[in-house]
Amino acid sequence: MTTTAPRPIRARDRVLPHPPYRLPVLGDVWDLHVTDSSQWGMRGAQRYGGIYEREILGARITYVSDPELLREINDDALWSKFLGVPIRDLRSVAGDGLFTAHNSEPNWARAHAILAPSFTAPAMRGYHATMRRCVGELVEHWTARAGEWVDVPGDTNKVALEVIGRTGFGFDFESFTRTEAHPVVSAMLRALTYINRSAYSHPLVERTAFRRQRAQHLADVALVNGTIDEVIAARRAAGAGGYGDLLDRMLTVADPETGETLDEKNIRNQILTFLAAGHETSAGVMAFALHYLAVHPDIAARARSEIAEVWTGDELDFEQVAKLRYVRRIVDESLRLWPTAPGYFRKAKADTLLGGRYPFERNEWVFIVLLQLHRDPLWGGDPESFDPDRFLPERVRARHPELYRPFGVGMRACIGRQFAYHEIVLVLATVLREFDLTADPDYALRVRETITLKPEGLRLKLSRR
Ligand code: MNH
Repeated sequence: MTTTAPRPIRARDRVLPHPPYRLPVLGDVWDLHVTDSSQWGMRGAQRYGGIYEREILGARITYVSDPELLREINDDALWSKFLGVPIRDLRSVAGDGLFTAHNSEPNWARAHAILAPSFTAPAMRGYHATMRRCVGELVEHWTARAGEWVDVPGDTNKVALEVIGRTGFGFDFESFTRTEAHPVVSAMLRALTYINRSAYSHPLVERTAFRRQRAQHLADVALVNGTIDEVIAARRAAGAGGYGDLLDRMLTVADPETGETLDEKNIRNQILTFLAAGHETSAGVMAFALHYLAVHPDIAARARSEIAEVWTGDELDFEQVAKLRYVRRIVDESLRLWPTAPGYFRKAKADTLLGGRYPFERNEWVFIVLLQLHRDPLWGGDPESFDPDRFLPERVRARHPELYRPFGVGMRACIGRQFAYHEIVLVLATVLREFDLTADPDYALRVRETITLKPEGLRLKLSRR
């Protein structure tokens, strides 16, 4: 009997499909798209396959959308969350908040333990009335504009921001009463746009060519931080404890494991994290879903008959939201075609031979191309078609387990998933019940990327039913 020593895992032995015409030093730089990087990542997967790479100035970006490879990559025992460039750069504003914390930072586990109960069903019940009031403001806003074209992604952004601001921290951005956005909102938006653009830039370039934008960025960050510190101080002064929201828990609850509470700076980071992570993504889903409902009257009609059956009183109750199974499938199908967080990064925990074929050294990372995974041939039929019944329970059970991952995976998966479903279903059900939707016949769906995805320029006409 002979034993052979295992072959060492070496990154340089990894051979992957990549764009043609690779240049010395520059690599595949000519093939990099910064303004639509996720859609470009999907195009690449369609050309080069379920695993491929681009090499940029010696750095390798590996794109994965093969569900079989994801069995390994999505397993926390083998791979873990990685803060890819766009996420790492968010640390300049969100620091060690839940989303941007490194796996090893003690504040992650502490904040996760303290905040997880805020996203359970009983907690959601406590937010329901506040959520409903925010949706009421959207209905009022659209009622006043009946028969006009309304800016759908702009307005869903407002409602989602109000929902997280008020349920999370008791903060009212007055989105529907102001003529211009709240200064904090403009500052946050500019900050995110700046971060997204400068993600692949060099500090020296930012200090010279982008000097003015960088100064604006620093002022924006200061304004946002200052406002949040005021919110925290006001709650402390009013006496935390009776509000039952995220801020209350952060100010009063200790980690059951260690007995430690969150420090002041970390609380600010968490608030920023929840404001940013907790509204853009949900707002985008609402907007995509309204687009599909407007162009598929048959689907809207089926949803309306379910809504009529479930929503029997004046107001939609907490328990009734969970009974809107078809509306929920519309949300799932919108998130399939346009996962508004279009991907996530994972890094290898140890040297590994991915899929038995591709050597990755410890800490090497990959990007998961959700746009392509969610269009994999395993979905069957025409993956581009909008069909909520793909999410019928029996079809979900029969499908490959790694085929649908809009909220990420493992211990670092989205903490706000149930919260998002609840608010989105509530918005869609209310809008469908109150309004008829008319699509713009000249509109062709274009998707804009600013870390998250939005249907660019989507407008609808709404009239009261
Ligand atoms: Mn959310 C993490 C998608 C709504 C708060 N969210 C993630 C991740 C994805 C994601 C994907 C994992 C990222 C990664 O692996 O790097 N989130 C969504 C989508 C929606 C969404 C598609 C809406 C639809 N998220 C929300 C809402 C909140 C929220 C609403 C808060 C109220 N999400 C978070 C936080 C994290 C996260 C916080 C980080 C969790 C952690 O790492 O512990």
